Amino acid sequence: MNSQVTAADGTHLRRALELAERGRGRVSPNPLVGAVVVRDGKVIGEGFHAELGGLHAERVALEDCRERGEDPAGATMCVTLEPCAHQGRQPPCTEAILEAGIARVVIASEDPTEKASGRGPGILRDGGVEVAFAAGAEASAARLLNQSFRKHARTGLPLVTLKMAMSLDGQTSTAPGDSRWISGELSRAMVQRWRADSDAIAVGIGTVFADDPLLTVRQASARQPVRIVFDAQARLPLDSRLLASLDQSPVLVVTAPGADPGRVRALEAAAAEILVAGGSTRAERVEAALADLGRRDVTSLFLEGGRTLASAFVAAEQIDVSHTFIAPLLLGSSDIGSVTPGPGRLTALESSAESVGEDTLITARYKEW
Ligand code: AOF
Ligand code: ZN
Repeated sequence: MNSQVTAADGTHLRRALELAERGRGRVSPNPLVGAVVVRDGKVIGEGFHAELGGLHAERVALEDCRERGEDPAGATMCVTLEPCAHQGRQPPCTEAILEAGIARVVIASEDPTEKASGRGPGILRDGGVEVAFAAGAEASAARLLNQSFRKHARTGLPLVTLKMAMSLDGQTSTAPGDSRWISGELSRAMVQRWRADSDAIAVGIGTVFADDPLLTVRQASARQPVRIVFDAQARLPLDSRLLASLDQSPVLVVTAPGADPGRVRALEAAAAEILVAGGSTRAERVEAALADLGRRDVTSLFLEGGRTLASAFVAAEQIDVSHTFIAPLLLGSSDIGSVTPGPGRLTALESSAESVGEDTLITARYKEW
């Protein structure tokens, strides 16, 4: 039995999307999911997936009904992702929905994982539950919410987000030894939030030589992403701040098969993890590294620089989203090193601009998952 999605369902789905958002940074590699239970136009239960390994949103919302002294039997559940039908870290949500006697389920997005892909909705329909799929704004918002989960489920690769900051004349770094930032304070706070929301952060070895970055999230309660250095020749300095801060989060060095074995051993001895990415071009090595990271359940990778790394990812056509901060500065360099185009080209599907403090942030999306 299929049913129509009403304007009221849309309102409840938007609420469910808001709830889902609260799990951000805490559920990966699982999706962000929110659910709202409604009877006779009244919300009787709400829930979201709050922690990897914790209850799914649907069960949290049903629990919430009971805590409020409400009976979910006969009610509608509006949920941002199709309910699961498999036994994983948690039991299937379809069972909980059927047991509770929910009469109707409105779903904002399908689950592209192999074990899901429509099985849950099928089981619900077989159990006599009306199932409706939303379209339009709520459906695209639900897909947008879980781009990293969806790409990882569909391709086995992490979602790649490229961040850049530049002056009005296109310069992406200040002079060596000049520690002043290009982008403003608000922009940098935003970058901290993106880091905290990523499973991994990557830089190229050139950026390590130039900046010796720490790449941690400066927020006590945040989960620390894995720090990755693309370093074909295994040149990461043993006294780098990255290796000096392994107590905060792991460091993974992506090398090429031809890297000097002595250097690789020294990095291993310093407790860095080594990922050997094969392939005859930089683009192929990017693809190999992404596949390996995906197998380690890295669903999102945040690229922090520099140009060489970005160019390899563009050549591999492996950038899904980019965030470019443009700061109101002229740095006046006569050698910005970006005049030669790289081997790749990616055109955005959509882009938008906003003000962040004094900076302008341009966000572009290249692929939709
Ligand atoms: C979630 N939260 O609210 C919903 C999910 O290992 P498990 O048992 O936690 O199962 C994870 C899968 O369950 C996930 O990949 C997705 O397919 C499905 N739905 N997952 O983490 C939720 N509803
Ligand atoms: Zn579930």
